[in-house]
Amino acid sequence: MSQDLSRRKVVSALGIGAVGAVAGCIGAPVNAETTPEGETERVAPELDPARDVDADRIAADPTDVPAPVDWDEPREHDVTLRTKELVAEIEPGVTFEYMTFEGRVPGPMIRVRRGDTVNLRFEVPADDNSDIHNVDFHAVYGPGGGAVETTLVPGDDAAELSFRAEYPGLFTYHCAVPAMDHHVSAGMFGTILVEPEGGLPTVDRELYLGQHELYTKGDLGEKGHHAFDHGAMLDEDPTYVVFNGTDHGFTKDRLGAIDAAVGETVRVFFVNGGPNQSSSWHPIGNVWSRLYRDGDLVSDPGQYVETTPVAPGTATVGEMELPVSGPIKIVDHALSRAGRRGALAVVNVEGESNSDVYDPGTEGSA
Ligand SMILES: [Cu+2]
Repeated sequence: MSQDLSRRKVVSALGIGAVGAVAGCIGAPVNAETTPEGETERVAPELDPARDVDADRIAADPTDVPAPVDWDEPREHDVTLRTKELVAEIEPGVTFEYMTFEGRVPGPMIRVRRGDTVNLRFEVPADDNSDIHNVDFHAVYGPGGGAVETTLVPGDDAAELSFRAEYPGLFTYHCAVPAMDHHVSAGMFGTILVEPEGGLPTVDRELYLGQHELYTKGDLGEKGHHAFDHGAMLDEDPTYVVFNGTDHGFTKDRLGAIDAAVGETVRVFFVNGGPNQSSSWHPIGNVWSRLYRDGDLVSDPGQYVETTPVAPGTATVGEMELPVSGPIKIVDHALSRAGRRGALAVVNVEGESNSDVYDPGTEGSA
């Protein structure tokens, strides 16, 4: 593991007895008590203090989207993906040991055209990893979507494989080792966009968000280091449900809202890593004017869809028109997750209000 014991904050002995998770090991909860009725209950351990972080942020920049396809003949793309385990904050004062592609959540979006070939180089550097990793692309015909050829122990020689993108759409990729549920929950998922031959309609702005559940031994908001909780994962009882690895990351009190402007059309690429829970994906104060359900870019899109289910292991594309100013809150409309567990991102729309469409009244305020 990249965490160096010497880098931990020196603090009082509070919580020293907490039991850490063992990466890659799925088993019964390690902290349990038996009730008089003979049932086993999980007992929240005292947390270790928050650790020093390996990165100031874990959240991928939602505006970091590759440029649209502007070629009309098949081409090749050399893509390198490196795995990295690192400690970062879920929210201020709450640390967690993430597993990632390229040190961020979700992993980088790969963008190609149908018929293009991807020459993938996959690395699991010994300095950054303690566990076995691989990658499974849902855009690939082949065993495990490439997972078989890319399974590496830290320090192994890089894996190299090529695949041709035979079918269009937006697709998930994720780590698929035996403990894949842990690894995906800890951040190992991303997307590959295979544009149809005719491309996608031009829009003003493209964004990229990824939802997943964090299962931790700490309570929601409890300061300290939150070890991974395998028992909570098996119970599908997450502590946090977040976008881009961070509790309410794209809000003004955290990393800042996402910018947009009145009159724009905004396209959002959205992937639900899961590993277990479907998202009810909704833009509060707007609508998915065009919804490419389940990442299907070939069929006609749905129109004016309020909320759409996005199952684990699914990527979806939604487009919004922005006729009025003010914040749009993109959420999982399972609302406890949005309000309390972290699954909310703000798109702040700047510009002239349009009172014909929305008039807040003389007493109102945007
Ligand atoms: Cu992995």
